[in-house]
Amino acid sequence: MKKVITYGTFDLLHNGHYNLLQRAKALGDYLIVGVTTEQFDEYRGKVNINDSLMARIENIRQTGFADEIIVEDHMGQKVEDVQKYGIDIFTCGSDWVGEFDFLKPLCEVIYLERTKDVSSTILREKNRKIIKLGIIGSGRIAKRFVPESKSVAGINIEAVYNPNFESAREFGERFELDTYTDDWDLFIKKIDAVYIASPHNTHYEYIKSALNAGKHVLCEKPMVLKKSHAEEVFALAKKQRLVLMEAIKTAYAPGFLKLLSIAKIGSIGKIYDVEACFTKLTNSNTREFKPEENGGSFTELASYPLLAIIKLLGKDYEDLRFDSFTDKNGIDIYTKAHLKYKDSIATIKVGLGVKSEGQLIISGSHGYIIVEAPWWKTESFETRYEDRSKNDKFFIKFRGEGLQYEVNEFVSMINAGNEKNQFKLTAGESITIAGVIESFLDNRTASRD
Ligand code: C2G
Repeated sequence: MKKVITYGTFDLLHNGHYNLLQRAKALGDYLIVGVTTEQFDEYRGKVNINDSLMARIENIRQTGFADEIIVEDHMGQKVEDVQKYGIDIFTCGSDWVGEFDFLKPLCEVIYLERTKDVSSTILREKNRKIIKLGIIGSGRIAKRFVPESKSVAGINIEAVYNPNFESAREFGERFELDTYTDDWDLFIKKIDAVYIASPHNTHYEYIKSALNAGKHVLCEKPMVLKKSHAEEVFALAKKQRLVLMEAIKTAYAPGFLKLLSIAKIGSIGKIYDVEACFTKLTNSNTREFKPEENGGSFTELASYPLLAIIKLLGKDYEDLRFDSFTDKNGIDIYTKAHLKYKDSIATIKVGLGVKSEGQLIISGSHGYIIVEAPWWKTESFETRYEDRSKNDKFFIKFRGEGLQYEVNEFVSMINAGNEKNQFKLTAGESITIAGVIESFLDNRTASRD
């Protein structure tokens, strides 16, 4: 019996897939089809898959060509499968010519001509209109955002707004945007959604203006500096039936999501303590050191540690305390914050003028999890125990600057209408973060007086 194997995502199963499976089956007597998991596709840089794994498997089954369907979930699996199943022929479309020649010592490799003018990407684009995005602000983070957002399908940056025209022009020309302007009305008319990357103080007004104009909003952290402002803007987004998301990139990254799952299944027992540190030595003539712009370590960096703490211990802390070192203008160059919960505690260390190890440690009754620096770009972590033989290591790729994860989530939230549950960073969690930042600023003002 001649055994053939082929692999693919098979999203929105179409003629190209059907033709390929038909010819693959005709190459032998028994056809095995490997269908990729979402995680494996994400790992190999394929995002925005429409159909679930189960739906894709069912579609393959219904073609009647597959004698066996397996799941492909890791690199190197093809070599394992060819040996395990005693495969005679490996086949796939001609878009992969040469890529799988490494299988030649194990079996025959045949690249079948790809069917022209049909692909899952074309179908996905047809089903969905491209979201036109405008950027508010043209500083450092906005410059990193543009190249990253290009790897996400379904969104295109059309315009940049800055009240300082020269700054908008320089940014617009550099990134070849159709519109760069200091005219708000012109800007807002051109787009469906905004990414707010302006100084902290300006976020609140921009969010309200954009939502009132019917635009979805992705806003840099800290989204707002007051709990009541956060409550107000989320209520407005709900009323307008628009997406409002805080751009804390870690919240949407696969490594961090995996870390949360591992912590929450009780792998280290009951969680008693979370310690998260983020320091970034920064030149003192930047915005971060300006009191009038609410600069300082806490407003600048604490969103990340707060995300980890609130995700792991919840929103209902009972007590909050801050210790800071400030510069001559009253800007905190280092802050240590303590959050006390009913039966757990947490510490935040943030610094713009003090350097420390950027790690996250979650301590539990059975063991602890250590996420190595920079933990906010979560890529690897370990669960450690008294009995070292039980220790385990996890590795999940973190792509680029990680901004593509938040853009991807933003796009899929918009496309889902109101049907998708935003669990990665909820409105309530963003409101809690704003509340902690507000307490910090109140505290700082009081200690200055
Ligand atoms: N295909 C085709 N004609 C098309 C579109 C796709 O012949 N118009 C083929 C592809 O070449 C591939 C199969 O259909 O062999 C599945 O395509 P995708 O779903 O796009 O999956 P792909 O990313 O190519 O999976 O392990 C995964 C595989 O290595 C590749």
